[in-house]
Amino acid sequence: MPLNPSNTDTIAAVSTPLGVAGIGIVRISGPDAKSICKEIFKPKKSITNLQSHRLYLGYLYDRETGSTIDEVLVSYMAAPHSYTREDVVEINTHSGYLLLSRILEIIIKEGARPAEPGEFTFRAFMNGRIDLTQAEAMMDLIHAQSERGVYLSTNQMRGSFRLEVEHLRQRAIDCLARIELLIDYPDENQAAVPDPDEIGQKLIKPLEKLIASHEEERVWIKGVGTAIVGRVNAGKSSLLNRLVKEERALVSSIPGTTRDVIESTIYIRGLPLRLMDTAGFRLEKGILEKKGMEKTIEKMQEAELILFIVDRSRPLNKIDMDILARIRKKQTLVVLNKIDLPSKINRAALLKALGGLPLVETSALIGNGIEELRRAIRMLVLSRKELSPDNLLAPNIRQKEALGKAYRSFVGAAKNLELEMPLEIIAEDINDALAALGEIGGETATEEVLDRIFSRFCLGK
Ligand SMILES: Nc1nc2c(ncn2[C@@H]2O[C@H](COP(=O)(O)OP(=O)(O)OP(=O)(O)O)[C@@H](O)[C@H]2O)c(=O)[nH]1
Ligand SMILES: [Mg+2]
Repeated sequence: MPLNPSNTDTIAAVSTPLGVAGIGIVRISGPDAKSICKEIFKPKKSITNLQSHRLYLGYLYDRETGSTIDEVLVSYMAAPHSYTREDVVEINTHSGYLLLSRILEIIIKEGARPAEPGEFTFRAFMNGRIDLTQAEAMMDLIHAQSERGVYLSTNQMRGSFRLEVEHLRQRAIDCLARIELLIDYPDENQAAVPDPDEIGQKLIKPLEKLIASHEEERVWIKGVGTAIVGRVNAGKSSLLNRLVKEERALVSSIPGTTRDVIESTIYIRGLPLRLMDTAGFRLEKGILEKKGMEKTIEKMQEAELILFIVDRSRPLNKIDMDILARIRKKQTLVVLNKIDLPSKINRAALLKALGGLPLVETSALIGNGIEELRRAIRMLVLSRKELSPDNLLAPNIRQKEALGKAYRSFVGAAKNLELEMPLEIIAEDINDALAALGEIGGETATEEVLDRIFSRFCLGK
C-alpha cells in the first residue's frame, strides 16, 4: 500500500520484534501522540505536564475496563526534536506478543492509526529530517553482513554521501548559471564559458569514482555471491561443509547428490561471502538433474566469484573444459580437490587449460588446504581496485543508477561543448544531470521509487 504523504494523522506501532525479549517498545507519532498518552498513562509522581526528553515511570490503563495493563517507562519527544520531527511518545514495557498487542490496541482505540511498515522513517523523510540516502542507510544498517558494512552504512546515515552529491550538484548549478548568463547576455564576457575539461575534472571524474565504489557497498553490506561449481562428485558439497564448519549439505559418493542450490553465509576475517553449493555438471541427465543444471547455470551467471572445483583423482575432460568456457568472464578461483588421492591429472596440461587462473589445492575429506583456500578467496576479492580501505562513500544500486544518468548527461554536455553546439543544448544536458542527482537524495524521486524503498522496511521502523 502506498504510504500516505499527508502525515496529519497519528500513527502507532510496536517497534521491537514480536518475540521473546526483555522489553518491548510501542511508538506513537503525530499531533495526538501526547494527548493519547495522557489518556492512558498515569505517572507515579504526580506531574502537571509531560516534558520533552524526560523519562516517566508509571502505569498504563485501559480506560474502558479501568484495569492496569503494565508498569511502563514513557518518554515524550516534542516536535521537531524527534525521529519523525513530529510529537513522538515511546512506551517501554515488558515484552510479549499479547501485552504489546493489547497496548497497541488501546492506543488505536484512543484515535491513532496502525502505522504501515517503514512509515516512521517515511515521515522523517517527508518532514525533511533525513534524505533518501540516509533512509536507505538505516535499512542497510539493520541488514549489514559485516562490521565494515555497519561502518559504511553508519557513515552514509550521517550524511557523508549526501554531502558529496550535494557538492557535485553545487558545481553543476554553478556551471549552469554561467551558461544561462551567456544565453541571456551573449555579448558579455566570453571567458566565462565552461570548457569540456572543466566539466571532465569537476564533474565527470568524481562521478566515475563514486560509481566504481558501488562495488564496496555490495561486498561489505550484501556479501560476495560465490558459486561453488564443478563436475559431479568433485567434492563441492564437502568443501561447502568445510567452509561453513558444519554438515550443511549432503555428501555422498553417488554422482548427482546435490540437486538444489544450497546457500550459506560465511565470514573470512570480516568479509561476508554468500556461498552457493550447486548441482554438479555431467553429461547424462534426468529431468531433475536437468533442472538442477539450469539452476547451477543461473547461479553461475549471478555470482561475482566462482570456486571451480576440479577432482584431482579423475582426468580432466570435456565437461571441465565446458565449465571453464562458461566462467571465463568471472572472477574465478580454481580448487584442485582430493589431493589425498593419487593424481590422474597432468599438471602442465591443467595449468595450460586454466590459463593463469589462481589455484589452491585441498582435500575436503581430511581438511587439508582449507585455511589456504580461505586466504586465497579473501585476497582475490579484496584485490579488486574499487575496494579501497579509505573509501567510505559507497552508493547502492539505486544511487548508482542515478549517478550513471548524471554521468551520461555530463559526458553529453562536455561533448556538445566541444562540438560548439548551441548553449541551450548544453544547459539542457546539465539540467538532466541535476534532475538525476536530485533523485539520489529524494528531491526529485517519483512516488514509485519512494514506495519501493520504504516498503523494504519492517513494521515499527
Ligand atoms: N578422497 C577424497 N574424497 C573426497 C574429497 N572430497 C570429497 N570426497 C568424496 O567425494 C564424494 C563426493 O563428494 P560431494 O561433496 O558429495 O561431491 P559434490 O561435488 O557435491 O557432488 P554432487 O553433489 O553429486 O555434484 C564423497 O564420497 C566425498 O566423501 C577429498 O578431498 N578426498
Ligand atoms: Mg554436492
